[in-house]
Amino acid sequence: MIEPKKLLEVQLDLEHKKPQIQIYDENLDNVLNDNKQAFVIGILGRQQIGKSTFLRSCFDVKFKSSSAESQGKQTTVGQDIAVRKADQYDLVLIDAEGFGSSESKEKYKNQIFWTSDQKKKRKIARNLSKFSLALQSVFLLDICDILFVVNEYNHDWEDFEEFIDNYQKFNNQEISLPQIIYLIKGADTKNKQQLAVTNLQQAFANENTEGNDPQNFDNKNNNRITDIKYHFLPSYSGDDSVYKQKNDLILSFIEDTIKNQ
Ligand SMILES: Nc1nc2c(ncn2[C@@H]2O[C@H](COP(=O)(O)OP(=O)(O)OP(=O)(O)O)[C@@H](O)[C@H]2O)c(=O)[nH]1
Ligand SMILES: [Mg+2]
Repeated sequence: MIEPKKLLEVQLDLEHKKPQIQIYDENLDNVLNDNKQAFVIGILGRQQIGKSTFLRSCFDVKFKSSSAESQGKQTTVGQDIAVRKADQYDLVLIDAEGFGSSESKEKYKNQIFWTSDQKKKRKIARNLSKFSLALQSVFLLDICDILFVVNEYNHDWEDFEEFIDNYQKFNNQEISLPQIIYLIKGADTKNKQQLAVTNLQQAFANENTEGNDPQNFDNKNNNRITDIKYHFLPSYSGDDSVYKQKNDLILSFIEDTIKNQ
């Protein structure tokens, strides 16, 4: 299995009181092959939703996920990168830190020296943590060809508000953007799938989605709402190879996308 390397971390710039991305160039140089076209796949989503598990199983890269003992705790910090070399192109995989981690807020809180008011500290830490995730999301938008965004079927997309806003801003400027694929977790019945699709539509409500009736959607696990692509994630039992097989629809969708580039 391929070993990932640290791609970036976010540090607090104490002088300007804001987070700053620090890229590990030496690790980036090590994984990239100058002569070949690289196809970049990234992932975003809430803490502990299964991002690393998904990438590790599907692409045979040793992205670390939490063990039984450490379950629930933030596992991926910053972003990790790995490359799977193929004949025609290199597949570059980027695993990212999750949204909404208390660990990230705590880390910032401990560095805030400019106030001693605990409530203020918590608020600033929350904002710094959000800012940090927004920076990392924009970074992924910038460099990925495919970006997975993972969410639970019954969650709204509030976590991604900033990210989606940024996405739309970039989109208006006609900058080349990744193909975004929404991965919906836990939708194991038709009702849950319908709720998930409704949530997704509401998050992306614009004039193009008016004609979509969630009651009429096709639940074949590979769907489109106008230009929104989404898949329902299968259940994970702890066996990576079984999970990979269950994800074969998503994987063949990716293969097709790469071929059509
Ligand atoms: N029940 C269930 N558990 C899962 C699923 N996917 C992953 N897990 C477990 O949930 C835990 C978290 O998975 P990770 O892959 O580390 O999640 P993550 O999103 O990368 O977490 P962070 O890096 O902390 O943001 C691990 O113990 C996994 O074994 C799933 O689909 N269902
Ligand atoms: Mg992870």
